[in-house]
Amino acid sequence: MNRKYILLFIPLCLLCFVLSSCTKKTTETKGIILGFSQIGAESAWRNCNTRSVQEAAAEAGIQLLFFNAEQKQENQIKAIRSFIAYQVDVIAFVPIVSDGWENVLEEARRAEIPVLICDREINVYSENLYAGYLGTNMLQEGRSAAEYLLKKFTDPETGRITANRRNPIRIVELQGNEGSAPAIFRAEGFREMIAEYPGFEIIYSKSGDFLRSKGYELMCEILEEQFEFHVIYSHNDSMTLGAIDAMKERGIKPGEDIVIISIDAEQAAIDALKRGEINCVVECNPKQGPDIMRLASRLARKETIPRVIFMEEEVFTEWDDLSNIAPRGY
Ligand code: GYE
Repeated sequence: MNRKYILLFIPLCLLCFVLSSCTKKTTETKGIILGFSQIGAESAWRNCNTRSVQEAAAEAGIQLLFFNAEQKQENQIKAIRSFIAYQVDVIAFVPIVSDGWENVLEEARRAEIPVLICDREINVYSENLYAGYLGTNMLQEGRSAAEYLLKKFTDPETGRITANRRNPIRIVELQGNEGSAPAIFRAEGFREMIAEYPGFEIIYSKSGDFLRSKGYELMCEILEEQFEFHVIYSHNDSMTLGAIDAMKERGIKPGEDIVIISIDAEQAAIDALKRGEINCVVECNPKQGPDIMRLASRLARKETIPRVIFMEEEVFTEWDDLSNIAPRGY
């Protein structure tokens, strides 16, 4: 064969290979029916998570039965029961709270439908009740938030923590919805890291249900009570942004007068970090759709999947070069 033809032949072969692997991907997943119960639309993070699931299902040719539970566990249980009645191939759901799933999971097991737990971990008596978990490492998110805090209050010269019992750093914590994995683990990871430093005191801790409106309300209440605090640790950006609104209305400079630590890394929070109104944002990655579809197709083929898969995440602080952060998409 002359050289010209060989040179043409190689890219052609490569193209055929790429095309064949693409068709293989859709035929492997095509026809699979996935029942997915989402908890609601409480935050920009959640909406991105929903979009990611819906887009990835369409891309993979997976038929998605999608139910929005509007923040109610009973709606999720109903949705899962309807998936079982419908005999879907795989069930996936985001558990609004950690407890109370045993009965419905037993029913799915009896029907031999594999279940993938997404985004929020659950607390059940046996791991055999579900196939695996895909989501974020929320204990680590809480630890990362505290790591920033410790660094912020370390004297760079001596390397020692400046907060002490006589000059304590008083922390306000805005928690996620009660009984949910992110509220439990983000609180636990944070406390674990500051436990050995008596100079840090969590003086207030309440749930704002991950809602911007409640973040605003709680901050209004706090500011009315006029107690002294130095730091806000908020379990998500929506509540943080609400709290920031309340502070600004009263002439308090967030990020300057009060140190603000938040979780999620949605665009609005990254913009606030760039403006100096937030000091640290711990990323929580909502773009779980493609991995969910990959795992669902393995489960539909009766394969076993890893017990736990965590998404990759970053931490953004006021000390970083923030000019190159890619648009967040949420
Ligand atoms: O941080 C928050 C939300 O479960 C990790 O839920 C998720 C949390 C997220 O709506 O914004």
